[in-house]
Amino acid sequence: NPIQRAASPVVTSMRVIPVAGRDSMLLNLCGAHAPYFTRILVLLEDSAGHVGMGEVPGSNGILLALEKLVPLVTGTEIARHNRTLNALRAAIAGASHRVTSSAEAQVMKQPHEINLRLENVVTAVEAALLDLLGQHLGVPLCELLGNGQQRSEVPMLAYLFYIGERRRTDLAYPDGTAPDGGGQDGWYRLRNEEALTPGAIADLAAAAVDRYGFTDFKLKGGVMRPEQEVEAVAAIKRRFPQARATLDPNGAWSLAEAIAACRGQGHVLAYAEDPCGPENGYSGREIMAEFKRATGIPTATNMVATDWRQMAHSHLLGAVDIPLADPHFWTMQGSVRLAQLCHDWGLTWGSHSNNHFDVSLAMFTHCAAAAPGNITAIDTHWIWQEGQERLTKEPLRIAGGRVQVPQAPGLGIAPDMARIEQAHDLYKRVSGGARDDAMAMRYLVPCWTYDPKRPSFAR
Ligand code: GKR
Ligand code: MG
Repeated sequence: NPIQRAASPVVTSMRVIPVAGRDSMLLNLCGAHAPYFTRILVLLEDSAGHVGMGEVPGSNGILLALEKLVPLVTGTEIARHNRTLNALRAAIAGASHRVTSSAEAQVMKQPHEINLRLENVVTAVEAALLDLLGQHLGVPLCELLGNGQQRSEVPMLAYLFYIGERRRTDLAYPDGTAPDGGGQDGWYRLRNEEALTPGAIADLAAAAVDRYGFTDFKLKGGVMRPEQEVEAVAAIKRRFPQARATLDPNGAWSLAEAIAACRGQGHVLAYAEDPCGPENGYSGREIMAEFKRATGIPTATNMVATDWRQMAHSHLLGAVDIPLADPHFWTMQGSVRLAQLCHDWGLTWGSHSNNHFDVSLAMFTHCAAAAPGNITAIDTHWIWQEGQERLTKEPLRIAGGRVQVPQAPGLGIAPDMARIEQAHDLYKRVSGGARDDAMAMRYLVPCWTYDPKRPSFAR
């Protein structure tokens, strides 16, 4: 009996649960967010009766891979988590992300999906195993990563978006009413209202500050013309002059456009995230390096330095100052390893995000807690879901622009099975396969199609 022989608890069951949550009509280069986003939850139970959790992006390929790997995880000892993760890596090595439809094949090329890859599969299990190990040892998960815990609170940024007019659609976007049917104020109301002007973006920033206390901001660009987006960030800076702010058009601008929009704007942009990308036979890293030299503005990316090989090229070129090492595609251990490298090489570590639930919020928090030195405030989409979605009993809270690192063992969160079942039921009702941001955008602009080099809205 492996349970009796083992020195640490053994995984007795693994559940892979696709879940969905509601979202606002957020605009980006690829269109507009649909009213629902999907994620995948992994729940591991061990022979000590603990439950470990992991969360990764929703995609059919990742879901199928995780379901197939269950036999490699059950029966393993949690102290031998690296051995289990290596077995997963060996099992999926060489396989590409499994595309299950031609629609998915199209979407896989878009900026929000390029980082869907098999590391996500490893991360889902890694997070849950480390959560279990932390609970077994009685230590917070971040103490098991890299050189252990480096900080007691993690700075997060206000991730702002232009917002489409949901009333021009018949889609089921949240309408800002409270669960008791009453109206809502402040951020909870504004996050569902149209926001297309610099003034409206600055109002959103102010509402986010009121609710969460942020001092760092990011505006998702690729929507309006470059100079309009820089003006929207300038509007935020006029309200919050001490803030650090950035803009992320997901590589939509040509090098010439990026330089024209950003040169001389160092007082507005603390750094620029993927202002440009590959063009005319030059790689995104080469073009970003030229942008930096021409503007003197530091760069961040979740598009051109997203694995170790790209990082090496990026570093040789001096293309990126702030690699956004999202643990969902770097793995938690990989993300912290990159944080250590950033610290030693004079780079700044940060993290990218997609829409997520509160399990991912805890995963980001523990990685950032183990990242040494100065880090940049990390991305989170949580402010678009906070107060209306949760899968844990008590989600970590953003206050003063920061999340306190939980002192409880493991991830420091507990599953709320009733909420998980509800989110799974929602998934069964609304999941239509791959994420499709063009669908909602077509309500605003009939026959709209994605063009990686043209703003989605101000065309
Ligand atoms: O949620 O629309 C979005 C973002 O555009 C997301 O998909 C990106 O992956 O946040 C991401 C980014 O920083 O590029
Ligand atoms: Mg980005």
